[in-house]
Amino acid sequence: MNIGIVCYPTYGGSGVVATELGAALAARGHRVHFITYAQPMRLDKFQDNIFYHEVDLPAYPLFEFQLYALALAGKIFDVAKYENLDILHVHYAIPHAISGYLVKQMLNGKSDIKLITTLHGTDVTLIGLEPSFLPLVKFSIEQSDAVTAVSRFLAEKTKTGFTDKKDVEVINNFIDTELYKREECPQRRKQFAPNGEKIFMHTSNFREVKRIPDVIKIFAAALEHIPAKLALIGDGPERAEAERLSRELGIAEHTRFLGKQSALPQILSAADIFLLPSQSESFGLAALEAMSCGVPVVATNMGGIPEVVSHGETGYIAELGDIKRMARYAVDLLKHPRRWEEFSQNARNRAVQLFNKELIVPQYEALYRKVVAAK
Ligand code: GMT
Repeated sequence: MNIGIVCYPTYGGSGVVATELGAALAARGHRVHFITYAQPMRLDKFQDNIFYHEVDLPAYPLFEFQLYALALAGKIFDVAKYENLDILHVHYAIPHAISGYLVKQMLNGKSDIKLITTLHGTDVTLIGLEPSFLPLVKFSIEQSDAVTAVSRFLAEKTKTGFTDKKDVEVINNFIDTELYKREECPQRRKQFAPNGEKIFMHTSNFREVKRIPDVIKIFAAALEHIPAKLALIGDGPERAEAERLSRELGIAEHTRFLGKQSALPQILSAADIFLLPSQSESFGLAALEAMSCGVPVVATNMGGIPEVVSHGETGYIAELGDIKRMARYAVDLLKHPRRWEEFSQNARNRAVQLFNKELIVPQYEALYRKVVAAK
């Protein structure tokens, strides 16, 4: 099939999932066209069957704000027409699903392109609820040929918050468990923890919903009971404040901000505990990446996290903001090496058995076939 994929190419879970999906589809023989405003972060190697079309954003004095949704539609229109797209798969509803709808209208009669919208998170739980966006998101969901959500939680939220007129199929996020697997490297561990301390990690785009101050506070509380180091990977608006907080709490020498990194499997392989105390998380791809590397996760019970992290098996989940409990869970696990081993193995098994790329990508292919076959 000829498949167009639209996503945010920046540091974020929806772009990662979309890019990995495109690469996996290309490896299975489909022609995949990425249509994005910058090169998707994970699209960093040559691969046959993959094409990249950059959206031009013309500047003009009259346009105080860039017309991304329209520029995107223009580019999709071109690609759809000349590359004969069978499927346009947009990731994140705003504004991608609207741009996709517009193109379908423009192509009316000239192409039978099918629009698939994958909802990822805040397009449904936060920004999509803004009064100016809600009717547009509802409309674009109803007008899509198929809609998927990355967790049962998100599918439910879509039905209650937007529309129950449309089937929302749950297709979970996935991971390449062959790439994301633990490879012990004593040298790397030593770089993070020179005296054999335990290693806590967190990766995210450092937005408010990630509760970065809670990451720091949980670590500070754990540090009172166990020698440890914290590595934070990623960047975003909350980073400076988190750095300040770690200095204020007197733990800066135990805390390392690594910024954006692409060698995640290697870095995560050095971790003993992964912290994800988010306030909102439709799925928690970062937790899955850690689990696939055998890292038990301590997280909040928000959104789709409990569908990924199994409490008392692959990690622990607690109420939002319950810093003491999350610190206690982490310390307890780290002080019981046999239990830690068991959780680490369980985490890896859960990633392989439920969220493996080989299992999930065929679900998207089956959906594509179904919508293409439908009149
Ligand atoms: O919805 C967002 O805030 C953006 C999106 C992203 O691009 O990072 O994150 C969401 O999608 C990820 C991939 O499906 C999920 O793993 C994240 O849980 C989800 N973030 C939120 O729901 C806050």
